Amino acid sequence: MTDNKKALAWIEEMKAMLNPDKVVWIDGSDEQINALKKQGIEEGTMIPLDQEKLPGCLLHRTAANDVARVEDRTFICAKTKEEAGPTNNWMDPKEMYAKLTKLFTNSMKGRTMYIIPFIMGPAKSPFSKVGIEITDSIYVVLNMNIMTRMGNIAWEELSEKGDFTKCLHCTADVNPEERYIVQFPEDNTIWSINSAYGGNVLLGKKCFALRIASFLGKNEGWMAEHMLILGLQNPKGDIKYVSAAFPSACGKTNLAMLIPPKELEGYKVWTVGDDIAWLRVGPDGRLWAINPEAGFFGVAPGTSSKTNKNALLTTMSNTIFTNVALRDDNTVWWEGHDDETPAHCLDWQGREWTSDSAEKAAHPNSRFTAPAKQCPCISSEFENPAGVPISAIIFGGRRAKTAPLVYQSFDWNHGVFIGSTMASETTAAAAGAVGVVRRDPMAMKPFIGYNVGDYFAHWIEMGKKISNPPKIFNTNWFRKSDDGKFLWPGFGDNMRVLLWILDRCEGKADAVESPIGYLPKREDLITDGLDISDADWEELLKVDKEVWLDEVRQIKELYAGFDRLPAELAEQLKALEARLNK
Ligand code: GTP
Ligand code: SPV
Ligand code: MN
Repeated sequence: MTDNKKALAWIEEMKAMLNPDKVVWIDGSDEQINALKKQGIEEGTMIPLDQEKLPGCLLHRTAANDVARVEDRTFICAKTKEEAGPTNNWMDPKEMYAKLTKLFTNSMKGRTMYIIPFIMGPAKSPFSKVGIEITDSIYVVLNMNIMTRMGNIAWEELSEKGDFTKCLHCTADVNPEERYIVQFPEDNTIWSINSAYGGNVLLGKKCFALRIASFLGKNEGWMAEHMLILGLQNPKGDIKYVSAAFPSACGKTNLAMLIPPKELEGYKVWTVGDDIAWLRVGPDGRLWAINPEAGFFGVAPGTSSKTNKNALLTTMSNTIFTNVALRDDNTVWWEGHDDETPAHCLDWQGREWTSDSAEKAAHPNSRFTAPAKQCPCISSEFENPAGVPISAIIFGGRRAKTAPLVYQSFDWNHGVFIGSTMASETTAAAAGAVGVVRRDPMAMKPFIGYNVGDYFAHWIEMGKKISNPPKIFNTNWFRKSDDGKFLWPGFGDNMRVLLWILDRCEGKADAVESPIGYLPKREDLITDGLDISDADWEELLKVDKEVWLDEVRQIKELYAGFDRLPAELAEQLKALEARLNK
């Protein structure tokens, strides 16, 4: 436990409001976690899986109305609407506290209040931050145990750091009409109610490590980003680190654990993180990154030994599956799994399902929660409190047309411009229509905890502080032919693009200057073993002037909606238009 007065006072205050029957302090011990697993199984919220095939693994199903982040129910309650900015929902903090206090009052009557102290980041790292999550859900406790360093280790960290983020969650009755995921940045506080799904309730993840942390980072001079971090080792054994921001369900976990194709023998990828990066300028003037998380909350469908063997191997034990299908032998299955479609199983809602059913067996946003240290390619630097130095930053998304396979920005500010204009076709990771192109600056639109214009300005400021900045790139693994097929094989073959990126960082590869940035020459990409026609190559690397002029029109519209757009970005847009018209 703790003697931190602020923590004790906050816990008492919450307890008085929530009125639980019982209070349990989470110490993170194996005995306690095992007892909670057992209790979850007895209560029916956790379903045990075959303990020989999947030791330590459990299945959980969420309510059918509660299967993804809910952006329309997510609020940044800064002091003023302008501070929250045009990309966030806002309500006056006083009004929101009053509204939510009504919902939280007595919400844990008849329930247990769990107190979870946790660290985001390795213990004793200057990057790391402490949080305390209060929840009524065993599922949340068990997931936080995988996703964060939690329990007594966090009380120790708190006694050093002094401050913490106050995280409050109550499942209540999962009423979507009264569902609120609310950040109060100025109070370092998160309140979440009426959901029991992943990103809405594992408050260390998107709510803290991105929304609150991006706000702290702006004030303290560092960055919290929706980025994977990977180390790329060459045959000589040298390792260079890259971070990449792609929107939800656009390939971060896959790229972070990539296995190179056989033509690239001797190269290897090491995973530092698959979703979130905290970045600081190091004493050497480079940008250094840690992964604040301790586990992966990854998309299950599409995960197979062909696409992401390392992820699959990571989930073979001690993993919680959410909303996947349950086979008759008590193992799990999802669309895109190695094993063929089962004749019979229970779908993600626990309903009878057969192979001729028209519906999907696993929910498209079904997930696994797995400990990072089980990953076969986890980086030796994963626990390094100093983090890893970043050579390149990659932005990317799903664009059937427009964006070429890869291009490099002319400089830092041009890179910030590229990130600010990112667009992607929507996925099942958030509630709403799928496949619609939406602008998602830096893959952070749902996660920036303050005004988006100030966020861009912070990126530009950071560029001035980093004397040896990473080079910035854009990738698109999802370009399609006119008949709707992916032109690029993706997955392991993305290594070919990473190698060009690193060669560019080291001044080893040539490039063609285009109006949008530097494009690779086809001969500078390692293409052995690829089966891509000349016409498809041309399409993959094409920058179509008319399409890009239309892109410029769309960016103008996007920027017109931003009240605090930095002048540097307006200039970048003008310069792009001029280059296209030249
Ligand atoms: P979040 O956890 O929501 O932030 O997602 P993520 O960015 O980690 O995405 P993930 O790696 O889980 O990939 C999501 C989906 O994209 C999966 O269905 C993958 O199979 C698919 N995918 C990943 N990489 C590629 C690729 O290179 N090409 C193609 N075509 N699909 C890919
Ligand atoms: C995402 O949607 O980007 C995720 C899953 O990583 S969640 O934790 O639900 O946000
Ligand atoms: Mn994510």
